[in-house]
Amino acid sequence: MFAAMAPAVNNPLAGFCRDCLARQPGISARRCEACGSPRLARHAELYRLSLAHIDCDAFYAAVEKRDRPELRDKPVIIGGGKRGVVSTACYIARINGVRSAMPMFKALAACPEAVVIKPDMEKYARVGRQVREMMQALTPLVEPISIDEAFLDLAGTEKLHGMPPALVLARFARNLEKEVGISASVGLSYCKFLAKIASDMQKPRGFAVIGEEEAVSFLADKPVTLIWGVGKAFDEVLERDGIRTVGQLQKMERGDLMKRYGTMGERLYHLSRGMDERRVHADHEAKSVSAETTFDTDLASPEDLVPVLRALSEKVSSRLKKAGIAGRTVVLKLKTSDFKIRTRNRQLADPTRLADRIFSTGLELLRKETDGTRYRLIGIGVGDLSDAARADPPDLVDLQSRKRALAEGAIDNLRDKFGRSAVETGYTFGKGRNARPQRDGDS
Ligand code: TTP
Ligand code: MG
Repeated sequence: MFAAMAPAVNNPLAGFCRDCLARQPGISARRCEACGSPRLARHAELYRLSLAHIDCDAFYAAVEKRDRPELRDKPVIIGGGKRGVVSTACYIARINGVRSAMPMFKALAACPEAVVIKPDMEKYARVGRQVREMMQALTPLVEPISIDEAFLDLAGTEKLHGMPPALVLARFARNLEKEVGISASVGLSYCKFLAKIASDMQKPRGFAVIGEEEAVSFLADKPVTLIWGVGKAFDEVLERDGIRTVGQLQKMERGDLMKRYGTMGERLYHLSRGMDERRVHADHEAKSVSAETTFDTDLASPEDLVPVLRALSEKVSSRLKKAGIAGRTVVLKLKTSDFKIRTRNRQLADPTRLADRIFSTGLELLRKETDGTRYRLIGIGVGDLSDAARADPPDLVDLQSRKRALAEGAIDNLRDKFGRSAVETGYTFGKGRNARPQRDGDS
């Protein structure tokens, strides 16, 4: 009886207007009763969900269009930097078939009238920080994933804002357009996995909701590649086993999946059923993952130091992979025989979790330090951590690195199955006990 009397403004099926934020009185009107906008948000769980993923639309291109309004209705491509590929294309250029990471010559063949702009990373970083600060005004639980996207946990903020998270998010999207001059898409759900999928569903200027009730049926007909961590190589493994849809995984037993695919099987089991316990962590940026070792006798030659660096890089990589995170800054640490500490770091173009990339960057840094100095400790780590979603993108120019990444995925699978010692790489193989880290330290 009371439910029937409840004011319509609290009825999630009546929803609200994403343009003027007015709560709607009825559940069936196609346009906002207050401003006439067709952009209404409605969902049975609209006022119960609080975990969001926000991703700016065509970020670099949107910033450039903001600064050059005459480009608003033109196809714009940001790219042609060092790699000669498309960084991003505005949605008009995408309609013509232009995609991120496409070689420039192909993009221009698809869309000859496109305006090409060289990336201005400093400007994008500045706007990215501004967007992040606006997010942090909504909740302390903001987990940045990359320059233009983040997870937000808005649980418990309703009193503070005087409105439920769904409205706070819609207001954020509206303010972003007004105050920064770019747009974003919002995904609202109960877990990270589905919030991230939702933010991609109605791009640009999207606002999509995936509730707990519908999660399993929503996922059933989706391809397995929708699952976080199922890349090209693993998709091929699943295809060989006849598994194409998430629905097929939903019907499989947990034990069976684990027997077949190791730790990945566990993930397939949970995510296919919409089960994802990962919390939103605000402090990713501050932390680092590293491993170091102190030798019994001081070492100076690359022959002695390099295999240890390799083993430590693998250790760091395996921890990153387990945690589902990646790091963008590689840090080499050395302690000389007279206890002086040297740290050297290098920032990569993209976050990585690959042992090979961590090692080769560490190796470049180490080369400059192997000048006869004797060291008692070596360590390697990565900082500037983020979620693994954006890590190690396929690099069209550097095909070698893509092959190495695939090989590393295969090695990981074998190790999952048969243990670490089953597969050794050239640098650690046959070095025996002498080169093994003698005392390990982790952080
Ligand atoms: P994305 O959020 O993946 O892409 P986007 O914001 O351009 O487009 P949308 O989210 O609407 O699909 O990446 C954010 C920025 O990162 C993008 O504007 C440019 C940069 N980027 C690259 O430089 N290279 C890439 O391959 C990708 C995917 C992104
Ligand atoms: Mg984006």
